[in-house]
Amino acid sequence: MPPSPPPDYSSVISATGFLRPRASRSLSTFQSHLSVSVRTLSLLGAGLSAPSGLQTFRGLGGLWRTYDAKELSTPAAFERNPALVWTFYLERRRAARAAHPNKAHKALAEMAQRVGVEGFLAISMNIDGLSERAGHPPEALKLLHGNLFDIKCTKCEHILQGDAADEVIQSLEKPSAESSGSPALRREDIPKCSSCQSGLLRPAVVWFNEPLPFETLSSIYSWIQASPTIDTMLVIGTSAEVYPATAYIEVARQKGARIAVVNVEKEDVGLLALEEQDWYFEGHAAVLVPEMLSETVA
Ligand code: BV8
Ligand code: ZN
Repeated sequence: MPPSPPPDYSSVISATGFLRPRASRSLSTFQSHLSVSVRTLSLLGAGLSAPSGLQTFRGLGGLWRTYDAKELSTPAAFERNPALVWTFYLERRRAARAAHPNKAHKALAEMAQRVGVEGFLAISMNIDGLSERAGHPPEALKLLHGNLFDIKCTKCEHILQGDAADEVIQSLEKPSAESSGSPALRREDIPKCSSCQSGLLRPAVVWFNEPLPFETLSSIYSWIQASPTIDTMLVIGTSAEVYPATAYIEVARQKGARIAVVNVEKEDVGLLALEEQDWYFEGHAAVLVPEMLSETVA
């Protein structure tokens, strides 16, 4: 009586990720692959700036003081309590200004300078300005969620940047003369738009349930479409929960990219469905990223 064939677990394995082949941990095979990569895409999350001392979004415990950070980053929250939302963003502006780009920001910037935008594009979900301050060439850095330092009107297209934005911030940070000296902002302290005279001025970041900037999305799309393949997808310091940013990982995989993840947390095998040809590097971005990119021979 021939032995019965082993049960076919393939459907269970693929459905549950159980026994999914683990991604590689080999730095040398990653560096060899990167050294022959023609096109590299990267998705940068809050974990990239954590070594610079900035709280990650989740690290805010998803909480800022006693508020859920996700609840504060919405148009509805600003509508309901613009003073509270501005206080949230003023604190994050101050923290970002006081922080410095770390070695990972610099290694990514150096790679972008060396390889050029045809060969390397960074898509950042971060709004802290640290990649820009690390010297990352602007044409090779796409800020999906805007940046903390620009201000815009809730009603018209008016945008304030640089000194003009800083002037508005100064007025917000100076406790209003009438208030009882307490630095707490009040609704009446929130500046109005000088252009349309009706909208309130808000941080020019993309809040939840808001569309991402069209020109940013289309320039990323053009980069992706510029060639039939992408060789490497670097996924640095992100919990890969926010969309559409996270969708770029799958887009890169569909174009043949091998994925390299850098995260302090242990691999969550099911999260990104990494395969054997991918890499998972557990550790701090400021330590791992410079090592990973050091051997890149442009
Ligand atoms: C839109 C600006 C449509 C503001 C941000 C249900 C399922 C799926 C999606 C949705 C859904 N319901 C709604 C959606 C869509 C929604 C979404 O994705 N929600 C999530 C929460 C489920 N997305 C949107 O709303 C987007 N807009 O879809 O619009 C539309 C179209 C037309 C018309 C109208 C609407 C807008 C999303 C943008 C939101 N704005 N930022 C602000 O920052 O205040 S996103 C915000 O969260 C941050 O910017 C950041 O990008 C993001 C958090 O993600 P991470 O960067 O990953 O940070 P996190 O803290 O989560 O993780 C850090 C990671 O780093 C961790 O893994 C940690 O382990 C690791 N780490 C920590 N330290 C280190 C480290 N790694 C390495 N080294 C270290 N040292
Ligand atoms: Zn206006």
